[in-house]
Amino acid sequence: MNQGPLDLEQLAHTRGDNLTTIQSHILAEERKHPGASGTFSWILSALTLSAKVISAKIRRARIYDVLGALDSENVQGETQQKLDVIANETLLRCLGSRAGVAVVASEENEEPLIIQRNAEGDRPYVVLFDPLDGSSNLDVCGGVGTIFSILRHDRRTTKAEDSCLQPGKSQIAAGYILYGSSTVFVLTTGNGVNMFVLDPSIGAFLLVGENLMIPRKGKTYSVNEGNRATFPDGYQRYLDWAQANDYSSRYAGAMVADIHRTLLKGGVFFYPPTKKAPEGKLRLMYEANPMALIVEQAGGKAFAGKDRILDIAPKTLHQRTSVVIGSADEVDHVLRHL
Ligand code: AHM
Ligand code: MG
Repeated sequence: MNQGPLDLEQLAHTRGDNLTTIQSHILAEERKHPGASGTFSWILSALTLSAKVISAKIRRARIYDVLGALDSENVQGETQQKLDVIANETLLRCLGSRAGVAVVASEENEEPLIIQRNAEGDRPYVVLFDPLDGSSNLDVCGGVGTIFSILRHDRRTTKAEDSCLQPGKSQIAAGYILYGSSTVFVLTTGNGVNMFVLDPSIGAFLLVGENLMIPRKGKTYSVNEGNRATFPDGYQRYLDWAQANDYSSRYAGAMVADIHRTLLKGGVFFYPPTKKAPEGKLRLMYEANPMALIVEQAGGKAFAGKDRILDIAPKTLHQRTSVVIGSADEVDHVLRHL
């Protein structure tokens, strides 16, 4: 049906606002804090720039042959994908040039990198990230993502790692970018969760969802059931219960894609301890913590066994944890079986 030309004024009126980019959203947020120096906005703009660069490279990867594995391994002993390296370098280069960044730490680097040793005044932040989560999905055009966590830099520490080792509840912002059928940026600064989608034709992330709330229930579980035989008994009991109660299963194999679906549709994502990964597979500092903050800010829950993820006192930068993250009622169903 031809609806005739779009009346933008009318559209703005019905929406009750104008188009909002992530940049204007962040500036508006910052204006609410009169003392803010603007450095935080610069960091977020480095992250949005990285997201656009990584998104563009992923979309062209097949054509320019950057898919597939390199010969090198990362600190976890896993083979790096070419795009893992590219994404890591993109983030390091974008963040490294911004005032406000004292320390950066990446899944791909054993040690945190000090951007400015005597971080004073306008350089007070630590940024941790997983540059390309779920990268084994790349060869098959599956969803992959970037996850980040922002902490305040502790100027009293002499070792960069010590400044990173803060519990998740100290995060001042966290987010992820999902490179899926569109590129989606989900962000929390500790005051609700907002969602932006990249319009590649204008190169801007536009606000498409404000104050997202995860559904309280959702009969979907998301777990690698291939590992079921080596899960602790409680998780196996939960799966028996869920299957007896008509639950569906969805598993993308990339945490960002699985959490994004869980956030929007409800359900529970979990990665329990397994024989291969007795502490769990996912990393506390740059996977579990940021996802836990986002999901809690959206009204959900995030646990590692019986402990709230955001309360865990970290011991090492790359430490692993089990996770149970999602709709409040669904997380409770898992926990009561443990
Ligand atoms: P990665 O950071 O090396 O990509 O690993 C993390 C990924 C998560 O995205 C995903 O949830 C999980 O590993 C999948 O693991 P598995 O293949 O064991 O199910
Ligand atoms: Mg990862």
